[in-house]
Amino acid sequence: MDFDISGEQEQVRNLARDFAQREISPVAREDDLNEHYRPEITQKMADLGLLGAPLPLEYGGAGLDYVTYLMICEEIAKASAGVFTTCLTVHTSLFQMSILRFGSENLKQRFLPRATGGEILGCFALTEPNIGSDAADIELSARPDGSNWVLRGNKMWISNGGIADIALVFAQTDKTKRHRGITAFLVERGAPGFSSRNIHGKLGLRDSNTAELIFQDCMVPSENMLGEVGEGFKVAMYALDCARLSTAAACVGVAQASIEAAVKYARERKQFGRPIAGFQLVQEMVAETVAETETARWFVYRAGSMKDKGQNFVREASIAKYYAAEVAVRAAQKGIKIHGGYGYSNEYPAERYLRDAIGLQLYEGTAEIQKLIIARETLGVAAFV
Ligand code: COS
Repeated sequence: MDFDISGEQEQVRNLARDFAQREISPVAREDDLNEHYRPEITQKMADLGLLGAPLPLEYGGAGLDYVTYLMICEEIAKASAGVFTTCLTVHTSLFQMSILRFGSENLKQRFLPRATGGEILGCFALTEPNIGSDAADIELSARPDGSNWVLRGNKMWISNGGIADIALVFAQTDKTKRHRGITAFLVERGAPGFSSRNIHGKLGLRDSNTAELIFQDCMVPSENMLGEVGEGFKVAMYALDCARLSTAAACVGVAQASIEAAVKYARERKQFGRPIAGFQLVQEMVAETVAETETARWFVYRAGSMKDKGQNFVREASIAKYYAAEVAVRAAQKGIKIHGGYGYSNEYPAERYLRDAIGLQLYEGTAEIQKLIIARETLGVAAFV
């Protein structure tokens, strides 16, 4: 058991931290207010090697282990959970990791170097207007037509959906087989019959794009199938496992941001003739949040190191996502309490951390789904009955 962070990990973490503080933090409030996505931040991250960190060098990645990638996730999310969502959990964990694991050499060559280089952005289209947690029950259909497949149906709440160049789309190719009848396709923007509609008014993660995707008899060439016919559910589950780890790391980042903002405020704010940092009830809130955040951080690293060693990390990914998201929400709530009335206004970032943490808690499987997975893995039962 080795709890030491290597010199390279420290270097990469500092690089991500410096970048986030220099390029993301100064615009995070403004972009949250205006629901604004900045493509230039994505491109700068690509230039620094932060867009394909866990991808091999041969596909333009940085060839880093997953734990180091999780450190990057934490630092970027600390500045903006929306930028993290766009560039890391969606584009890297869900989109690129799926292609790396299930793509033919042709698909990897076609898409990965452009994705790691920031030339194209990906999205992951699983959720539908009627289907969220029960991912095996999706309705969007794909039927073969010569050397193409024809997709019909809609996807909902798709992060990056309105700005992505390529969508990883999950479709039913045989409804009678439930999860074994799902197939994954890479659909390029501009494919006939493919359009998107941006969704506005989200509570948090407002500097990230979210859209509905519409497929009206959209033709997709067979070579754009990711994996085999009927293998789509496996692709989705693998991608979600990878992304639950990165989102858990992001939750640690948001919790850390809440702590730092609260500590700064508590040292400056005076009541009853002294800084509120001197009051034990404030100290209690800080201490609880620090203890929980440190615990979450080290569990996230442990889960990541299991992935790096090629071990099964399904249970650990769900524990990490569930626990770290709860910690982020609690940390943000306490951060607001410490700020008092100022924490309730967007003059300070405390309220943004809470709105963002609630978003992180919902996507890639709600807290309830993570608990069901942990229970199933522990009890050894297959079905949720
Ligand atoms: N990793 C790899 N394989 C997995 C897996 C995982 N995490 N979870 C399930 N599988 C496999 C099972 O082993 C099973 O394989 P076989 O076909 O070989 O038997 C198959 O997938 C079906 O599993 P299961 O019967 O357990 O599927 P269920 O439909 O009961 O439920 C859950 C699976 C609930 C875990 C899945 O639907 C899920 O994760 N839902 C949440 C979806 C989500 O996160 N949505 C967020 C939006 S996307 S950002």
